[in-house]
Amino acid sequence: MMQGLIEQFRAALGKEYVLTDDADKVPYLTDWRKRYTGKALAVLLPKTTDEVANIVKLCAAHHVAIVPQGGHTGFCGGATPDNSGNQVILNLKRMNQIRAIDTANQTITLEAGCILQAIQEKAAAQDFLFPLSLGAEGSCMIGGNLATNAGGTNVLRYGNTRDLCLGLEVVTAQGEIWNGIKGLRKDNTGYDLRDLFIGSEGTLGIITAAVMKLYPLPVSQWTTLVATDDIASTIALLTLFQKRATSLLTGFEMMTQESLALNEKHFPQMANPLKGNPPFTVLIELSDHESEEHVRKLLETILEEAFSVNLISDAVIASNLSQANTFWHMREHITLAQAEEGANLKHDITIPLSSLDSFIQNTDSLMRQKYPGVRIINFGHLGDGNLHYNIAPPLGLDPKVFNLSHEKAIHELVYAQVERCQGSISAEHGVGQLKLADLRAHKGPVAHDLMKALKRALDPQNILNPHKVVSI
Ligand code: FAD
Ligand code: 2HG
Ligand code: ZN
Repeated sequence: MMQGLIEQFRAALGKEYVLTDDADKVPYLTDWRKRYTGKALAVLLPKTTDEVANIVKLCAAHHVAIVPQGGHTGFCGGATPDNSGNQVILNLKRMNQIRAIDTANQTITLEAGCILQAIQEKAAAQDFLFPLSLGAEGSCMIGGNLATNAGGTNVLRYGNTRDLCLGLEVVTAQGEIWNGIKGLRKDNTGYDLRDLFIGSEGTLGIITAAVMKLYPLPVSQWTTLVATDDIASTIALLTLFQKRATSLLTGFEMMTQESLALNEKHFPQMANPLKGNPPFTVLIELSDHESEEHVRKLLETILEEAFSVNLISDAVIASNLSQANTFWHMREHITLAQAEEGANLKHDITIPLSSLDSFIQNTDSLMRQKYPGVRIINFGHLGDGNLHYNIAPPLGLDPKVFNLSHEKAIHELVYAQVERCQGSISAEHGVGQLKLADLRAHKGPVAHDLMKALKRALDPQNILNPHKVVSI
């Protein structure tokens, strides 16, 4: 029966776009963190929305599950199939056309397989900013960004992917095409289907295209690294910048001493330009449409004020774009340094800014008490209250052995503190298969049942990315 289905896939897509040889499938089977490896009946590479719809209809008729996949850079195993070998991977990378740029409406209409960096470049070539920006931008795709509601480093000013999206085109679990490709900033016509599919991680529909917002390209940008002694001062510094710079503040990222030590170990060229390895290094970016001098002056004035009230002990302003890029690379390399160091435990959490200090103090102290020598690789988008509170084993211990014994208890410890502070266990990376059980506990029974009801209503056969986000 499966051979017959494969032949139908070939008829629908063309033979070369149905990968069934083991060697051809390998690049699609393991996630970026190398945490999950699955098996697949086939990897399917459609070029058009109609082809996606035809594939879904075939899969629905044969009760075959589909795992949608973009750049496969997600952190929660959402785009990796299970081990049955009965699921198909539907990779959207051939759907990479920019359908339109509407300069008057300030929107761009894109297919799901467009690579994020290519979108930023295309927008910039027309003097527009596409503000979504994250470390994986060279390989993640807009369909994946929408499906995970990705965050990144510009959320503080421009919001997350959801806030940047005006319209969607989606293939439903029945293989129908919902044409929601509209570039409207207001549309109160009943339930918001767009918002339902955004962040649903491929469990409710397959996103094939989107209308996204564009913004005027800033003409001046200044980036600085500053040293702070503790989280309370870092939050006070954020408040100061928000008051003085208002919408010019486009980045506020925090890195602890321990995070940067790991960076420097694996990437010695990424040494912190601030003196004396401060407890916290904060990367701050201001962007504007006024002259370079205007923004530079504002930045210097705020930094002087911060020095005068002892919020910061050192600061270095990037003298040019290349140095600013080096600062950003330093921030983005922490993830890569962690990957070099071996398996680690990620906690992608949000905490209300008012409870962040208490969260860090309590969790650090409990963690160090229970796991002496443990390395707390804490960094993230502090302006959004989003920490990447990652845990690496004590030096000299095999990460795999450490994680096997302690993973569950470490997650429980961190998530108990997240609950205490009324935070979230997933700020931006999503749920996938990694946090399936944690989600049930975190959301509470009412929210979890509502999510299951939605899944059952939209995908009653449970063929779209089953056992990711919610199990029904
Ligand atoms: P994939 O990994 O391929 O898929 C992710 C999920 O979306 C899966 O569940 C998949 O089934 C589903 N999916 C993919 N495409 C579609 C589609 N067209 N229709 C329906 N479902 C689909 N994330 C952040 O939020 N902020 C960051 O700052 C950030 N930094 C990162 C840095 C690095 C170095 C790396 C490796 C990852 C980072 N990520 C970050 C995580 C990841 O890049 C994002 O989650 C990204 O949005 C995933 O896009 P993708 O195309 O790789 O999706
Ligand atoms: C980032 O902000 C990403 O750099 C990755 O979200 C976080 O490595 C991580 O845990
Ligand atoms: Zn992040």
